Amino acid sequence: MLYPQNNARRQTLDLGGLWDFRFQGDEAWQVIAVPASYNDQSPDPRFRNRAGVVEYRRRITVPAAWTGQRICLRFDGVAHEARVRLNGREIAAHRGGFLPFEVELNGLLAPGETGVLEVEADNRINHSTLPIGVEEGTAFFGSDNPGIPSVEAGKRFQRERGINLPNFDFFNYTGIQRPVRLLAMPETHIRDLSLVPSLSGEVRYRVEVAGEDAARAKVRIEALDAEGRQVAGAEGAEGCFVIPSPRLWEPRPGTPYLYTARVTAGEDVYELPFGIREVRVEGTQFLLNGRPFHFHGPCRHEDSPFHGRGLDPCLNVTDIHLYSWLHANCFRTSHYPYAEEMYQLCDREGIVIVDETPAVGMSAGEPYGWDLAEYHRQVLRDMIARDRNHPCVVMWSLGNEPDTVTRPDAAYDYWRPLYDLAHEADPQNRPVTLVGCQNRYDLDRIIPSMDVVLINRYYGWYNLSGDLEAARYAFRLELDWWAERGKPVILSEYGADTVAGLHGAVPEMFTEEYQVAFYEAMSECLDERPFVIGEMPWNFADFATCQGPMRVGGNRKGLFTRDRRPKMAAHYFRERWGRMERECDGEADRPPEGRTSC
Ligand code: GCB
Repeated sequence: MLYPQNNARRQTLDLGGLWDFRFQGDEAWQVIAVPASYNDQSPDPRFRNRAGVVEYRRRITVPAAWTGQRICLRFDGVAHEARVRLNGREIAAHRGGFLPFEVELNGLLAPGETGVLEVEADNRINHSTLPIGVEEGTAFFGSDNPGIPSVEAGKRFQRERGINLPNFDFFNYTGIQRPVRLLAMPETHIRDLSLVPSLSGEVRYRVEVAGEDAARAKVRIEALDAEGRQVAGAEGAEGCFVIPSPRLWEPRPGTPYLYTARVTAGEDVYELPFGIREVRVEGTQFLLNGRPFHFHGPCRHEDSPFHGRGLDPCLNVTDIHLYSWLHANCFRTSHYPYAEEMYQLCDREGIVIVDETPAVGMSAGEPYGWDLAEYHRQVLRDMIARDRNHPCVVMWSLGNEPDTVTRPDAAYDYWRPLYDLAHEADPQNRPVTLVGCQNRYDLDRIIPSMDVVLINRYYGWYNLSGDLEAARYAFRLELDWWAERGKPVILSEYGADTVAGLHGAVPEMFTEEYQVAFYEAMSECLDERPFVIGEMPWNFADFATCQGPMRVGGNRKGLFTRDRRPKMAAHYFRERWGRMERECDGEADRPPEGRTSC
């Protein structure tokens, strides 16, 4: 689905601002800001805790000047399930909080007319939603003492009241979290567009045109360089053009050069920035533009005070500047597809993304018996359709930390078709992965079969807690095992909860000194192994979670606090990754032992 845009032929009208809001069943409306999670916008405990449906309302007017246009209403993300009504009549419904949906308004609201727009957002999660909610038992990090009658009674009481506990370690922020817009475009319009660039400068393209005159519309595509000069072009809905002496899209600290594909179809115009770059896996290397690429950058969350998971462009820019300050070159969209604006920013700033579906929490119970597979396929297809043209996206992640070893064959049968689907659905055929949790890796069938092996490991934190020598020993043993598999490996999470300002001359757990010592210990193991092609500390910043005995005001594994102040570990990585960057530029005396790639 194409991102909305303003150009000579298309217009958008942002519906952000103050909306009416209430919990279903309430009489009175109150005020809420859109886009943002609603959860932190009021001291009323229901905003944080209530499971169920909330209602949003506002008036919308289609500009009279839009007569004769195709008019759409687009929601970039409503978590987790949405129902949309216009003047009391249902006009759209959508499952899943992290991908866009749109509905055509022609015939429903004429240019110049005003209507009442109502949106119901349901925050309930369970075994058939992505992400996954707990249906039985207690929350992710809650205590669980089966068999104790009072605990069982407590759980029953929770269930009867409609339990809504995430089976994942981030707060279940919800509501209209991303922009809502009215769109106008010519009736015969460009519905979709895909580009497959190659290093030679040849770009294959496909344009989908819809509307009454779709079959007759003349389609043309022009490639413009960064100065807006036309450098190539072609006619027809499908074909290829060649950019002579192309400038490549290189991640930072290189130049992420962007061209623009300017497509015209009949009256319609759409302009899509794109980069020329290639990615592929060869042996134990991940090649970006033919050269080995080393991933280094912390995983993120869409999370900040006040906005929750709501789109905040200022926060995004601040974070990406902090990535540059760290000399980081990547992140994984843990644990759901992010707002589209973030990918645009990363295209422009040269930060590489591993794009992840919201399949998180498939870790307890019997996940392969749940009614999920078809919906999961849909979400994967939609994510790829949304993000496939971004040069910053270099790999698809099918999900995070499912149970893959209790029933290794069932896990394989569930994930393998998704792996195949990701390859089929992506015209650029990017590498595909599934992120594995710390487990009996020797029993796992599916994780080692991925194009790149991504593993989350907490040696020295959740296990061998506080004993970094033992952590190093155990991690090295595991890495010896992976060395035999012949795959590129990325340490896609590792970290230690750290209370900013808590210090100790002896580095003990939760101190800033321990966080640094933890990362030093892990770095030692990673630097000896050329097949480890990346490190993604957990997490970029502290973030909100559900309540539990392991969480003090959220997850504290950030290199930065939630308000983006660096802990000592941020300085540690700034130094480490800065050194890696200089080594790649040939400035340093010698590369770290074993490392062949940058
Ligand atoms: C993990 C999860 C992540 C958690 C993290 C932690 O393995 O993938 O969502 O936040 O561990 O800090 O426990």
